[in-house]
Amino acid sequence: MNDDGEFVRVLDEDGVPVDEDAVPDLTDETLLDIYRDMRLTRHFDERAINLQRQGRIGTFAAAAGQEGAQVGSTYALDDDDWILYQYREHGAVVVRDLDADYVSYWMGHESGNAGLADKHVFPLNIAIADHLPHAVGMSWASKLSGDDGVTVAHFGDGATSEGDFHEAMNFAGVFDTPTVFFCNNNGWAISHPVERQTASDTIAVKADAYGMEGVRVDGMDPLACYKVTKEAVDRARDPAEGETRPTLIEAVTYRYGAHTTADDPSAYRDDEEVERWKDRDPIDRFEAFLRRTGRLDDDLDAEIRAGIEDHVAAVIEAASDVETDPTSMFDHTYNDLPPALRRQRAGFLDILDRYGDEAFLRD
Ligand SMILES: Cc1ncc(C[n+]2csc(CCOP(=O)(O)OP(=O)(O)O)c2C)c(N)n1
Ligand SMILES: [Mg+2]
Repeated sequence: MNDDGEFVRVLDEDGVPVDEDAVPDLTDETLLDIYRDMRLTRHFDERAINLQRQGRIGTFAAAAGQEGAQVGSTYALDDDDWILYQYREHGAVVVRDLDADYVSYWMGHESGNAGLADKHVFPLNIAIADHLPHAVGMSWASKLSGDDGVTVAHFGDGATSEGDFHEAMNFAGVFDTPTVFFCNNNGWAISHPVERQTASDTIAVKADAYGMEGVRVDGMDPLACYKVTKEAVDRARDPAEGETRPTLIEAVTYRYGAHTTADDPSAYRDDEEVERWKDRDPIDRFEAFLRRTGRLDDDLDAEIRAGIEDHVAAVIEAASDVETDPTSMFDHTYNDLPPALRRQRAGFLDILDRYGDEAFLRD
């Protein structure tokens, strides 16, 4: 199901427009920013995996392969629009700026999540589809307050099997909330293929059941993802009619790497499949488009890449200096800790008291 079927496309696999009229009207500067943000997302991925291998961050979920969907779609938003995302969708965060706070979260500092609010991004979501009712709530609040805001929620194909997805879609359809449901269908939910996830022909078709528009797009084509998201955002904002409408977008994409740094994909999929998808790489394709249209050359590309490396190195270094009180892990779930957690906290304090920083050293 993931490879075939119709979808919206602007650039073919060689970066040539399938229809010149369909190319979105974006400035050269914006097109180069999209390129830079996709490359930055990929480079951050590579650095983060290395940091995980060095024991400097915990488990990491790489976005490689999905940059076109995440970055392209986010360029269709206003800066004030809200984004909710799953652990693999940091391309959307990169568009709003990759900073040390964000990296520090991956290093285990809860405080790193807080800075996202300033960029109108909700905290990173790990509980699959839990954030979708929140996205609808946020967009309903925008509608009620008349602030013209749109909320975009990124999630995976696996999330569409959760009750939260269906409840959120239903509520959005009935209440006409300005919500864009952006499904990054990468064909797999850990080791579970999308064919076993749903019996629907596509994920986009599920929109019919909730009375909203459903769109299937080539998720390896950043301009197509921009285009369909812009149309969805316009439908959601629609100040002229005073009517807001939600949309479900299915971006057909692929994750090149493991589910997380704790996974070994060779146990459930063939390398050939990965190679096939790499031929459609969103960054290579977009780079070819930029070069062919005279917007990018070797010098500019080298400058962009050097800037990315410097930026990512600087935020990683700054994040490495962040310090957190380790007992804060007990602070954020309960107002009054239940007895079992109170006992754990006391035991933890005792260990810290006796061993200090050495309590965290590995053998
Ligand atoms: C509510 C819930 N159930 C199960 C899990 C375990 N889990 C972590 S990732 C994952 C697969 C999600 O797949 P998908 O939504 O397709 O996202 P992808 O990892 O492919 O980006 C599952 C089941 C979880 N995090 N939350
Ligand atoms: Mg998936």
